[in-house]
Amino acid sequence: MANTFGYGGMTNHLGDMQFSKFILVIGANPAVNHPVSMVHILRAKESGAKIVCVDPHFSKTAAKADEYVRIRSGTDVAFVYGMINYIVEQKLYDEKYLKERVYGYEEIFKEAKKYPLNVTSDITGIPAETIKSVATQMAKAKPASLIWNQGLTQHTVGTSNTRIMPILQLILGNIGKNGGGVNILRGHDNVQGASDMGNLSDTLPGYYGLGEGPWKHFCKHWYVDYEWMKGRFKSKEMMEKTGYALSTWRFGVLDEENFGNNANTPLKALVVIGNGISTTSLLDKTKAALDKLDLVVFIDPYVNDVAVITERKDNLFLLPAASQMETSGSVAATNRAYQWRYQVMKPMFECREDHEILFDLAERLGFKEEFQRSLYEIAKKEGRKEFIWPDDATTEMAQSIRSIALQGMSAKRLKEHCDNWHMFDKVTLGGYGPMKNQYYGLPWPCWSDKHPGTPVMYNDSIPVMQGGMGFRVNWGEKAPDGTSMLSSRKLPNAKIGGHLAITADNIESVLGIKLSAKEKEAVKGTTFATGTTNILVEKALEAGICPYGNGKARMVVWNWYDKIPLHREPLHSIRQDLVSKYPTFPDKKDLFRANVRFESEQKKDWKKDYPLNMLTGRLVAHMGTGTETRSAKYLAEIAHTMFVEIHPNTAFNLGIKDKDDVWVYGVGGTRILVKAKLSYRVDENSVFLPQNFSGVYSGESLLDRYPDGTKPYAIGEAASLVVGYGYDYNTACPETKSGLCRVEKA
Ligand SMILES: Nc1nc2c(c(=O)[nH]1)N[C@H]1C(S)=C(S)[C@@H](COP(=O)(O)OP(=O)(O)OC[C@H]3O[C@@H](n4cnc5c(=O)[nH]c(N)nc54)[C@H](O)[C@@H]3O)O[C@H]1N2
Ligand SMILES: Nc1nc2c(c(=O)[nH]1)N[C@H]1C(S)=C(S)[C@@H](COP(=O)(O)OP(=O)(O)OC[C@H]3O[C@@H](n4cnc5c(=O)[nH]c(N)nc54)[C@H](O)[C@@H]3O)O[C@H]1N2
Ligand SMILES: [Mo]
Repeated sequence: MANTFGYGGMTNHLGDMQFSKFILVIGANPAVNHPVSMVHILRAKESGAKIVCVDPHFSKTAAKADEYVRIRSGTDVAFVYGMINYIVEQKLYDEKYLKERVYGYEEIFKEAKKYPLNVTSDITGIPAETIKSVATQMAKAKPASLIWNQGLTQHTVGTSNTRIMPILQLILGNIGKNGGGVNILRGHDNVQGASDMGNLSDTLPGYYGLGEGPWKHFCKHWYVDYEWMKGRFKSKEMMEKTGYALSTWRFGVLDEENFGNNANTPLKALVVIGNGISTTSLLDKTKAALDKLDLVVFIDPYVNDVAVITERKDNLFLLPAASQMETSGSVAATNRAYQWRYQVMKPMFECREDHEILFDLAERLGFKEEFQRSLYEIAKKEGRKEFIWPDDATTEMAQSIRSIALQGMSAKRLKEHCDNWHMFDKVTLGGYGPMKNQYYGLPWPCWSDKHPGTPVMYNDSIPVMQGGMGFRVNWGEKAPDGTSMLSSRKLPNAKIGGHLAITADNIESVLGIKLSAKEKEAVKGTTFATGTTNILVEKALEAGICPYGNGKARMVVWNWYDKIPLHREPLHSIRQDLVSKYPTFPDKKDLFRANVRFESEQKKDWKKDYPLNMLTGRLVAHMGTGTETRSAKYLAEIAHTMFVEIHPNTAFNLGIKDKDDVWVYGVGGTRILVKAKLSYRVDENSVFLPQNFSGVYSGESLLDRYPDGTKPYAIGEAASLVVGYGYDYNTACPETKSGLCRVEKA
């Protein structure tokens, strides 16, 4: 997902947090969800770093932090503006850094004025003194790191949250520094790789977008004709149009008003590969959509949990996929580093690796030859008749994805890193001996086969060949108000200071060099990110500059609805009294092909019937839907029962005792039957549901529906059945972290 910095992922890395003097964990629970990162956080703590955890739920991370700050969910933007306002008043910001490297901070300072301590405190529920002390400590600690994850993204204001956090770090001059940065701990194994590979409906691989230019770029690398590719789509418009999202596809099956966003056709078939989908909010809509489709296919090592939720009896297929133990290839870690994964064992029984299944699917659909062509071309170049999987696929990926610079990677280089794992420093990622001058996993951007990779992004005080860079120039040379978007700083050894991204057209004037006629021909019409040669990039590196330019980070996104992040109340807010002052967005048409309600949903007085704020999150013993972990005997023994955490005072008022069966009602009228767990981890206005269960649907066990031999050891109601309507305004990520519900004794 595009953020202030252009692309998602950690700016720094896990070990680097050991250099921090202060770590703000906001909207993440690494003690449960990222235990390896927690080791580094605790090491930082041992060396004197202060750890502050801001969370509506007293998490296991909160328990290990120096200070726990309880926040009302969905109010992080207001909290950070409150901090910024105080930081500005006290002149604790890094003025030099802002002047040299940042655009638009004046706008942010202006907005922050609306958030004096008392106002911020009222919105967030955090005492004024605490806001002051967190702001002061963080501003004075040099460097300070900031960590977030889904506690910030799963909101209607998710993208605003993911913008305001880097903004805070820029104001403090903490981006591009060891021990600083914004460190987004990612979700699944290889989820960073999945987004790098463009497994999203709004972009091709490498975040190139869906325009004609990107399509042509990839057609060239895939050795297929652009016109042929276009012919696979109904029209050029549909080829370049954002597709459905995991959250919106159901509306494309169920609601006629949305068919217009999809070339006037309802969705007819669904193939689910490596996704739980029972964890997506509005599970009742997922069920209805699955029941209605013509064809549903699951490609999964397990029986996908929604396969037992649907009532359909026909045209429902489970294709057994191999597990990751049975496959090999490159995977990306949360810090943009790639690793080689060797196969541990051959696929067992009738299961097959995902790519084999997809090759077969392409054959049945009639384009296997085109699908595999680039692999054969890569083999041919090396004098082979057959391609080698997955090595040649890694070559294709590295050669085509130049936007974030994967071209310095290769299967050979990644295997060397894996084989020499012991030759890298765990804290700095730097290599020793044969691995000298390389960083473990070649975190992108890795500009060439001589480049070491980039452990800390946007560090402009080291040379480009050591991983140095300014901010990406992605928004043109000038802002609409005429301000230059180029940095006024220069990388060490660089020929020039702030500059545009390198293209065939500007390279001679920007670098003051001459290309030979042959070079000119080879790079014609391309940029550092397109084309098939690395000539433009190599020339830039020779001049000591970063090929993507050296610009300013922008805090104002002039082409977005919210040009700067604004506090907006959740769709179903526990503070109805604040909705008119901080209303949500207007309704939005065609957001990932669905017409999505914002304002019109928020209008109702929801709190009357649904008086409790509903939080959701994870358990340490289970992963995702729990499909895999609830089928593991010992994990199922540790966490076997779905529950709702409720404050003892609230429970008392509702006549509920610990371990009572209770119904939790969602705003959509759905309900789930779970055990009450009395707990001070939530405040009196909130309840917490774990997201890791499935196999029970609104009080009914589905255990008999699993094929013999596949029944999980533990089942439970899915929180997603009661998580309400609501989506991020830009990404359509469901609002699972703030919502309303009602709890009744069963
Ligand atoms: N054991 C285990 N590990 C996992 C997973 C798993 O299922 N089980 N899942 C993996 C995946 S896919 C992901 S994406 C990551 C997720 O990792 P995390 O984001 O750490 O996971 P969550 O527990 O969903 O949420 C984190 C915290 O955000 C808090 N929170 C909720 N709302 C707000 C809010 O408005 N503001 C703030 N500041 N905090 C809020 C929650 O109370 C919770 O403590 O974990 C990964 N690791
Ligand atoms: N209420 C609430 N809802 C949430 C969240 C929340 O915090 N609160 N978090 C959201 C987030 S961040 C996420 S990521 C989702 C959870 O994400 P899901 O994708 O729903 O969860 P998983 O259980 O990890 O599902 C992965 C599926 O892939 C299968 N699988 C595993 N390995 C392979 C493989 O190699 N090949 C194939 N083909 N399949 C494989 C597994 O068996 C499983 O069925 O939940 C989301 N929903
Ligand atoms: Mo996730």
